[in-house]
Amino acid sequence: MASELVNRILKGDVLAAARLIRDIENEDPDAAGILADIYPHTGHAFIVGITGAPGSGKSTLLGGMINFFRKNKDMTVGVVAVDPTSPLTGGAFLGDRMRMQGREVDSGVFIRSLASRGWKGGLSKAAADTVSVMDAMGKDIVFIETVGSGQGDVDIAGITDTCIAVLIPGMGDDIQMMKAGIMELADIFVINKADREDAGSLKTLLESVVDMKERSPGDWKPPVFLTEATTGRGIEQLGEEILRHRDFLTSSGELEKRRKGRAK
Ligand SMILES: Nc1nc2c(ncn2[C@@H]2O[C@H](COP(=O)(O)OP(=O)(O)O)[C@@H](O)[C@H]2O)c(=O)[nH]1
Ligand SMILES: [Mg+2]
Repeated sequence: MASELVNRILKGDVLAAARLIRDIENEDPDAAGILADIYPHTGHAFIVGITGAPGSGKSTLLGGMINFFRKNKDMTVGVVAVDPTSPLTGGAFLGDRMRMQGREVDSGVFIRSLASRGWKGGLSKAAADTVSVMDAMGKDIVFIETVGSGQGDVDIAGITDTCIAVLIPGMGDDIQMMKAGIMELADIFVINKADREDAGSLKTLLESVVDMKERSPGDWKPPVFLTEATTGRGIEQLGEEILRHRDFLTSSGELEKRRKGRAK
C-alpha cells in the first residue's frame, strides 16, 4: 500500500500528496517510512524561502510569482505556507488561501498551508518534509512562506536554496530583520509596498548594510528590489532574479555545497 502511495506521489497525484502531507502534519509515525521512500526522488525542485513580518505582502508577492513562473517560464510551482503565529482558522491562513486561490485549479500549482499546533518533531522538519513531497511530485520550483520573527520559528535558510527577505517601509522592521540575523541569510531583499513613502530611503539603507559585508570577487551580493505586489510592479524582475541566483548557485558549485550541508 505504501509503495502505491509513493508511486502516485511521484506521478504528481494531488490526493496522494495531500494524504502524506496530512500524515506529516499529524506527526503520524507511518509518514517517516513513506518519506524515506520518496527522498531518493527529490532534488529536482529549486527551493525558495520567502520570509518577512506578517502583513508585509508575502502571500500577495507569491501570487505574482506563481503567475510569473507558470506563464512566463512554463514551470510547475509548489507553495508551502507556514505561519506558526496564527491558528489554522485565523485570518492569515484564510487570507493566504484566498489570495492564491485563483491558481488552485491549475494542475501545475500545488499549495498547502501547515497548521499551527504543538509540534513535537518541530515545525521546520514538517515544513522541510512538505517541501520534499512537492519536490518528489515533480514541481520545478517550491516556495515556502514563513513569518521571519527569528524567534525559534522555521529555520528557513537551512531548507532553501534561495532566501528572500521581505521588508516594508515605515515599520521599523528593518531593525527587526537585522536583529533576526536575516541580513546574513537573505540572498535577495525585497522592499514591498514601494508605493509607500520612504521606500527609497529604506532601499538606500539596506544597500549600505549589504555593502558593509566583506566579499571576495565572485561572491553573491544580495540585491535590493522594490516591488508593489498589489499591482505587480517589480514582480517580473524579482522572478528573473530568482533564476539568476539559481544560475549563480549552479555554476559556482554553491548549490551542491548547500544541499550536501542540508542532507547532513
Ligand atoms: N499598498 C500596498 N499594499 C500591499 C502591497 N502588497 C500587499 N499589500 C497588502 O498588504 C496586506 C497583507 O498582504 P499579505 O500578502 O497577506 O501579507 P503576508 O502576511 O506577508 O502574507 C494585504 O491587504 C495586501 O493587499 C503593496 O505592494 N502595496
Ligand atoms: Mg501570508
